[in-house]
Amino acid sequence: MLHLHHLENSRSFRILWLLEELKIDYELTRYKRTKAYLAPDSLKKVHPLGHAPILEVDGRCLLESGFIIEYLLKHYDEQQRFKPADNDELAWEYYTFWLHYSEAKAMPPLVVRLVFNKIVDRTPFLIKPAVKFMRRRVEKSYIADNILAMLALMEQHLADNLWFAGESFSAADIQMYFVAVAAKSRTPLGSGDYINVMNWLKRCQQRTAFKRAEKKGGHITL
Ligand SMILES: N[C@@H](CCC(=O)N[C@@H](CS)C(=O)NCC(=O)O)C(=O)O
Repeated sequence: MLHLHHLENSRSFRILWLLEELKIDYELTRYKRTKAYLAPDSLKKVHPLGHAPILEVDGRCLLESGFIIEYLLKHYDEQQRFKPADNDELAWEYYTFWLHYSEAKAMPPLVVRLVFNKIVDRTPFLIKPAVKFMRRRVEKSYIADNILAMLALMEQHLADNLWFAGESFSAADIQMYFVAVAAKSRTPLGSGDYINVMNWLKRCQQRTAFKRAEKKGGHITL
């Protein structure tokens, strides 16, 4: 039996969505974030790292969204509906690149931005200006350009491809969805900006399994 430990507004939405796409039975436990926007201590009782997602498989804890996705596809997607066929070289390259890119390069600046925003929110009034100054420095030197470059890369790829692996929807779209929502929600955008990314987001949201996952796990608002 599979048991997903899902933290609200987190990467564990990826696993919830994939489980719904695969239409397999699983148990779901939902966790609320603390006031500091962290995972609650109860998640540490499941695994000492206390990060989401955690997928329990016969009492073993699987961590890392990319690994959990590969595990689920290996064991439950015999017809390779959510991963390109091995002999489709270009689609396989796209799929594997985006699956890794999402956590290796895309998420770090997004997390740094989130952490700084949360620190500013929680800083006492008197020293807030100093912390805001620090945030501006970090935003300028490391975060903003990285996020804009990432959005441009996604936009360029989606201008030529319907989905991240090319012609067909795959788990790379599931992995990248969280990245795109985070990048979009914390970046000032004009109405026509990154139109291919915006249209791809809508295509994801229209999927029945996505809607079921949102109903069970909550809407992602970052
Ligand atoms: N690279 C990991 C990241 C896991 C992770 O950091 N999860 C965040 C949620 S998006 C978390 O649990 N944060 C709560 C905390 O650190 O207390 C993955 O892809 O699964």
